[in-house]
Amino acid sequence: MPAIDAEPYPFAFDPARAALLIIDMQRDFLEPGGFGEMLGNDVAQLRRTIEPNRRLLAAWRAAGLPVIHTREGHRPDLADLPPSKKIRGGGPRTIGDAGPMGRILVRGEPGHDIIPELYPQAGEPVIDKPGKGAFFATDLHAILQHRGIAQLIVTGVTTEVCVNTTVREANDRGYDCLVPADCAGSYFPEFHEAGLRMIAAQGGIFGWVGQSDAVIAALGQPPASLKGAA
Ligand code: C5J
Repeated sequence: MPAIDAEPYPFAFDPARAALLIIDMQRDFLEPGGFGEMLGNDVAQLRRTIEPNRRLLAAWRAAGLPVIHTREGHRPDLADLPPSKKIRGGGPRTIGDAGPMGRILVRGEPGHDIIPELYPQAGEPVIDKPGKGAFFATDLHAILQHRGIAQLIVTGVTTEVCVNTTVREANDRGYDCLVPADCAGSYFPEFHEAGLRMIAAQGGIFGWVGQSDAVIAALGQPPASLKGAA
């Protein structure tokens, strides 16, 4: 099995049981003029992750391994939006209201969709999630189980919110997660760093943290089962 250099120790990568899980790379979070920027955030902090994600996604697809995308958002009737989430932040415009790219975090609206650079291809499941974690109120666990997935390479935004919550949920369900640091981003660099440190702390209490180049390099290696085969 190829080992991927990572903290706190090398990740024993098993491509036959691994999926790439890309969290919430949505226009409203990443694009200038979207909801994230409307709230006063610097989207450049997230946009630096686009190119590393694009390269990793291309290599992953070329290797023929499964890709799953997520989007944070709600039903147009907002029936799945907790009142507590609706009013959180206290701003004049909140989830469900008209925003710069359609209704904010509502499924089907332009801002809710995934950025064109990382757009899902046919056959790649897109998980629409109402919460921060990708396992809460979704069929992600069932999809992974049906495909025999035990390892997740988790990328996306934001490091300390939806990426971290998803890694913790996955860890409790028995998945080994590796987060390539250059493929995850936060509006707040200090939260990005702390979010990654929390994952790998205490001997990898939630998982591993590495770099996308190391994952891409591991994809180029033959699976252990094929090594030495004539
Ligand atoms: C995500 C958020 N995707 N920060 N959402 O992290 O509200």
